[in-house]
Amino acid sequence: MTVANDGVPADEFETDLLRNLAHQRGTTRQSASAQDIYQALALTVRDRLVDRYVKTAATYYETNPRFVYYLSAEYMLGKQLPQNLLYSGLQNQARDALEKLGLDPAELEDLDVEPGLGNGGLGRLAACILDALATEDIPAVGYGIRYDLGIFKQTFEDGAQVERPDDWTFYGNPWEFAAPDDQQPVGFYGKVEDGKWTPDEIVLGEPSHMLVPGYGTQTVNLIRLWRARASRASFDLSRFGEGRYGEAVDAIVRSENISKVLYPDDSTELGRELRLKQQHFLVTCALRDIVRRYRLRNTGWDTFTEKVTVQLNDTHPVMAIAELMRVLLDEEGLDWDRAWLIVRGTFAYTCHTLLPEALETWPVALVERLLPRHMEIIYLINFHFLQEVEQAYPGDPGKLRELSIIQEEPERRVRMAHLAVVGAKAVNGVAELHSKLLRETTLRPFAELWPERFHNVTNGVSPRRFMLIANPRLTGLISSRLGDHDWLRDLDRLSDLERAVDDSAFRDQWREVKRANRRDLARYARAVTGVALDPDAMADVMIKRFHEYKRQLLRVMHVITLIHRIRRGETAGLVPRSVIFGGKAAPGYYAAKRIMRLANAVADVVNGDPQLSAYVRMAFLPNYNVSGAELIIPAADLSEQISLAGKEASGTSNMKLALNGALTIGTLDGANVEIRDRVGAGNFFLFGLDAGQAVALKQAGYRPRSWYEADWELRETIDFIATIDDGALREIADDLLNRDEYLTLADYRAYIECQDEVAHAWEDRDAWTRMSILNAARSGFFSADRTVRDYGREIWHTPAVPEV
Ligand code: Z57
Repeated sequence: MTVANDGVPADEFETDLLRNLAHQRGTTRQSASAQDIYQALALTVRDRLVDRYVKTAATYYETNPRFVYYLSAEYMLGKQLPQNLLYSGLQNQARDALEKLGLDPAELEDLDVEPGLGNGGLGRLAACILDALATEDIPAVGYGIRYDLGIFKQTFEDGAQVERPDDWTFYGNPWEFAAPDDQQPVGFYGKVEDGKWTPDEIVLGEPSHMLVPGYGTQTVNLIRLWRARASRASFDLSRFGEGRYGEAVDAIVRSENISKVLYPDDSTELGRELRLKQQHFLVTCALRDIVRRYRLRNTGWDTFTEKVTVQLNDTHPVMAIAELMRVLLDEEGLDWDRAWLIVRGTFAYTCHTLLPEALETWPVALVERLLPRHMEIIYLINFHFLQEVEQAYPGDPGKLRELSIIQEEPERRVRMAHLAVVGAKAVNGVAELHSKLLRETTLRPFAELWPERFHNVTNGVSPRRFMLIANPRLTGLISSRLGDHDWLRDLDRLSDLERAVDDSAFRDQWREVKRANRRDLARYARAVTGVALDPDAMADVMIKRFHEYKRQLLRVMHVITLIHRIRRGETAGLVPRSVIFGGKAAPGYYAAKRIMRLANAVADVVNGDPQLSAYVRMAFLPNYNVSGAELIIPAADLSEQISLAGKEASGTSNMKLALNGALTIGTLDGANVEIRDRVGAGNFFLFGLDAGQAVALKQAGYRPRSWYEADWELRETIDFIATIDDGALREIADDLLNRDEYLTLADYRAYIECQDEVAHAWEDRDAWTRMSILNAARSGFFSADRTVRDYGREIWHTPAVPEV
């Protein structure tokens, strides 16, 4: 099979494009702006996908299959134009048509805006999973929030992160279909009498949908995003009449604020009322829609759990458990036991963290005020649950306290992860190690009570997004070797590349692809940062959210160590490197922003000194997002995955980079463990404490200062940080010496030695290329297609429904 081709002749595409330009944009070829052309092009592609969607919907209607509903507060979809062109098989026709009209496809792609409706790994994983669901012909709908403002745009001023709003729909979004006639009411506040809730405030949820095509299949699924609208009655006419125009719209603004902005925090919890409102808003709208869809082909509640399975992406949508109970009890009149059986058969929960600060809890007082009936229901769920605990562990108040959905001290709070585990049929972690640590630590008492409820489903990434779209050169080379494009749907076939490792011509081509990709990256880096990277230097990349546990600081400390070595003339064994950073920090995360400033300051030092930049140049590429990933990953030679072991749930850039032939330097953390198992220990640079050793070191009373005292090169490195400016950066050094929460000093020496090995390995470029090819050849497991097949087999029990 080759890339699907709808067989549309170019002139037909051209006709459709011009027709959309006239009928949808109301303009002519002569007076059309670039934006007009872009929108008409997007609509022309979209029209073809709609035709497929209509057929998929008919098939689903016909067969009335079981659906997966994926609930997530975040989606990082990436640009839609290149993806939809490729998936619809229209890219050649589009290119020809544009050429005839004298238009540049690259310029039009620049106008396509990526919807940044997520923060980092969790949001991008949601997008990869939707892509894989459609590709695997699994009936599915993704539900999310249509934030007016996505993840902020990042720039640097004097080395410090500056955030600007991401008004991603400023010129309109050609990919979405609004459905303002399908609004759902969502209640807030108010009171409960005799188990009936009368909300004080009603906000309307207005859906719009985008198409989610599968690759190499006719299936097109949907993602449905909700925005908040004020009801028509919200405008205060009397205030308006009094000339108080601002106050007249207060209620409208308050309601519509719910979907105004994405919370820019990743893996940290910030318990704000508006955030809880967003969560309740999403789950209420999604459940109403799910029930409506169920009723298209089914009646009653007996078959609900046969037809519906709901995957909760972290705890953000976990209020759905209480909301479905409320619907079943209060609106549908079911009794408790029957309602609970349905709820327990509907939901499955994915946990994405081990960090205590990422485990959501909400003050009981807040939930009581905002969602009084839900709070009652949560109490009832907890009451029944604790009876079960009492039976399992008679007379053990410690167990009750440990397992309870309500935390008592220091203030009463609802533990959303506990509610999730109690209300779900299945719970999964996102990598082998993560799932094991969840069972042994974070969720241990639950795993002891219900071992069969716990699963592992290792994350995966979309081979289409991160190979076909991001790396056309490598995709072309692999396809020419494997004979076709099928491997993009069946990534295990990459193992056939193992044989190519011994083919020196193939190795040369592989190296050439990397070099060409590095050249593209260098051009971009130069344009946005002014830094001139050498396309022959090793591209050494660390791309991920800035977080202390990920240890970007350790990466910078290696660069500082190199600075000192070069200045001392110890250049034997050094190889030229381009140290590339990308990533955003939560705007209020001071410690992470401090590390960014350090990285930028160190970059200025190395880039500004020719003696240093002969060996190290450093580019911190601003505003890292999906498009940035598509540019950086194909160029990468070295993938930095250096979190403190036991902290990173999985990681997914690690998978994308290995798939694109980068070698990993990493700890035994998250999915690094599985990557190393698969690519082979000899093709992976391992260093550092493992999770058990890290815990033991802390328990033994970790004293970072003694590591500082014992290693002169470490001392020199930290002293450099302390003197690089006369203020904030010295705090980094102080914090390292006095606290060093993430054991940076303990792993420093091992990391430096491992980086020396990396440099040594790079010197034998041909051996490196073999390792690079083997990394790609053995990364088939990390396809999100495999991930959804695992979910399908272990948790959803969904059959594929290819179009008939
Ligand atoms: C987020 O991006 C992740 C976990 C969270 O708890 C939140 Br909140 C946001 C990330 C993990 O940190 C990664 O290790 C993981 O690969 C990713 O989720 C997808 O599972």
